[in-house]
Amino acid sequence: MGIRFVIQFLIAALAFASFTSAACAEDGYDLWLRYNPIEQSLRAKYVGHARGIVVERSSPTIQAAVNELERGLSAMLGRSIGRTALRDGAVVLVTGRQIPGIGNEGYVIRSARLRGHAVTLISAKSDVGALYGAFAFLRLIQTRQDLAHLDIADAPKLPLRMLNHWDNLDRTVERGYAGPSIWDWASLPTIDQRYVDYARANASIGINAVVLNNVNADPKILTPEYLTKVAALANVFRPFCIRVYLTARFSSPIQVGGLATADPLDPTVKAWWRAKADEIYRLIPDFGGFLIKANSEGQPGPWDYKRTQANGANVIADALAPHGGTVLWRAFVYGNSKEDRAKQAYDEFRSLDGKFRSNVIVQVKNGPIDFQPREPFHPLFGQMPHTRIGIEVQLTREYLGQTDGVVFLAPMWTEALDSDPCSPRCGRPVKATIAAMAGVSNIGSNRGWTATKFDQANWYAFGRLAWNPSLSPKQIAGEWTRMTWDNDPRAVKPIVTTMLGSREAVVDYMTPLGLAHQFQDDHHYGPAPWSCGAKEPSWNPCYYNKADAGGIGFDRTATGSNAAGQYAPQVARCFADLNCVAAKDLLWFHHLPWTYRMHDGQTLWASLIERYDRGVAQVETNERNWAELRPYIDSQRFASVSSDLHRQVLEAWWWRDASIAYWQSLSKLPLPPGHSPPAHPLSWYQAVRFDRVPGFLAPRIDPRTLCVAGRGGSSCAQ
Ligand code: GCV
Repeated sequence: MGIRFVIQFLIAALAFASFTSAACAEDGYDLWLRYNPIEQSLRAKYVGHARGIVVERSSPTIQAAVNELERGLSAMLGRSIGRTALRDGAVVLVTGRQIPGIGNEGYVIRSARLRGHAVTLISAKSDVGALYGAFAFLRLIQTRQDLAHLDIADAPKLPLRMLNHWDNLDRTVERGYAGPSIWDWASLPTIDQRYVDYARANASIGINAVVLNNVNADPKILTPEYLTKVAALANVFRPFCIRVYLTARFSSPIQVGGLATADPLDPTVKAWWRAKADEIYRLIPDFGGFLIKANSEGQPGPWDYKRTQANGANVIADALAPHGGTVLWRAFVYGNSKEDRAKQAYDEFRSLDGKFRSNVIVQVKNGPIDFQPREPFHPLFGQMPHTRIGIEVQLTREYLGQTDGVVFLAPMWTEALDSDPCSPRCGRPVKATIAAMAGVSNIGSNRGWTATKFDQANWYAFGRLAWNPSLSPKQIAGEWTRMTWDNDPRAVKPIVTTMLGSREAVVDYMTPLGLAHQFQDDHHYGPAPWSCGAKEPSWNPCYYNKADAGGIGFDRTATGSNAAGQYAPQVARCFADLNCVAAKDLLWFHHLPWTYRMHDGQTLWASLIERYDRGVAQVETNERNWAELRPYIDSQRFASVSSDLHRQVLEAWWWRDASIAYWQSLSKLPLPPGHSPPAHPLSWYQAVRFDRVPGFLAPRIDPRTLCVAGRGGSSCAQ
């Protein structure tokens, strides 16, 4: 028995062992890379196209591709698949090929004949192209595609596809709901297998950059002690062609460097950033660069020295330029003027178009406020033609229920990517104007990585959309479902249907018709449309709803803040015109009487109530549909999703009832027939408080508050 045979036997045994343990108890750790065994009836068909792996040459990245093919094919085919000499049915990886149309990172997968053998050829220009091709080939099998006549060419549409972790050095995660940070700074530079699996998962969907730490940055990250730890992570990610980026606090020259100033035009500050960049590149030769939040929510920035945002970005960009590094400079600034918050980023950045260095990307959130369940697209898109722009979306569900139920975010991101800013002309959607897509990570050290099992889908969808922003949410949901749950159409169809309707359901039961930011306190969990006490006006729900006895909504037309006027004329005209603006954006742009007649003849009041109830009904349907899926899902994950969905139903009722109770206290209108009154009086919802969030199951309610036993499931004060 040769050593090769023994190794192959061990791989097969390991694959089998991981399958059997997964079948008993799946905890979600394997994500969409489960590689569960193919049904016996189909197996022979696939084995014929995966008899072994042939590579021309090796490198750490090619080795990562081979490892993944061995792991995935062996597990799915139930036999050991390893390297082989050229033969029929081989999977052949070739690199260094000049293939038109696929750039540096793309690949081609073709059924071909090679020296007389029928093989599947995965060819690419670069090693990373071959790695992406290997994952794509595995995905074909995972989703049960026919491998007989393959002719696929694919390449990323955006060069920079990056996760942004909001992870602090003490392992807390800002807006993180998936346990402590996965970066264990205390034990680094010791490497945990989890870091490798994280890199595999990212590479499998084309993510090629990660920012390790929070945009509210701790300057310590730039000290030698931490940089050594960062370098250890970079070493793990390098074979997967994932570049490490860091956030840097703008005042680091003072806090880390001991300088008296962080003024970006000061020569000592320039020299400090240059020296710091040189130091980092000595440790991490492929370091990606810095992501910076400046002059926002208390962070220091160039305005502290009366310099522009461009001055601030450029001093750091100049330090990185000799090494090929990039600055991601966030456009998320507000609170420095009394203007409508939705206008402030545009007001600050638009006039700086063309003033940023070529290695700066201005990172713009998908909407003008802050990752609300629905916002119109950000007015900066398309309007800074001489600046590289990146879009930032949020995977972690800060404003969308945090840890409850199912909320698939691809439809929300696609809405922004497909929007047409009509600047400089119509017909060029946001996705055609951007150089990067960044996603605020939802990953933590939970065994299943994310807060809920379905939040894994948002990680997956983010990578797939950053690779190709034209992919449809339906295709992405279908792929993910087949890889993560089951290929049986009786499971795939209802799961995909649930996913595709899930974001709209949240919009309906939280903030329908263009409402936004109706959340409790700073934790952004639960409804508080009445709330008006925060010191920063734009942290208050009342700032956004402007509701009173006369009506509801924010007038952003020329009679109000004129935020609509920041968009290109065709877009602005439509947003400002009640005959053109879509119902979904109505109250974002208009303040209207409760009795306003919608296009369908209903009053605004009736339309609002109908949407709240539609959202609740949708999540109730989702819960029922999931219950039918028991035969297709392992018990552990089935139970976990059941409980998440149940909590979402309770939360949807809470949102619906609290919101309606408040609006009704202002409008004084009766509920339209067929819609039930809130379970509790308004005072009950106003008395709900939390010591910890998310914490629906343990709200604190003032015992003196009136209580009516409720259908929403929440009990009164204990
Ligand atoms: C990292 C919102 C969040 C903050 C976050 C900020 C940002 O305001 O609530 O937690 O800070 O966005 O994007 O910088």
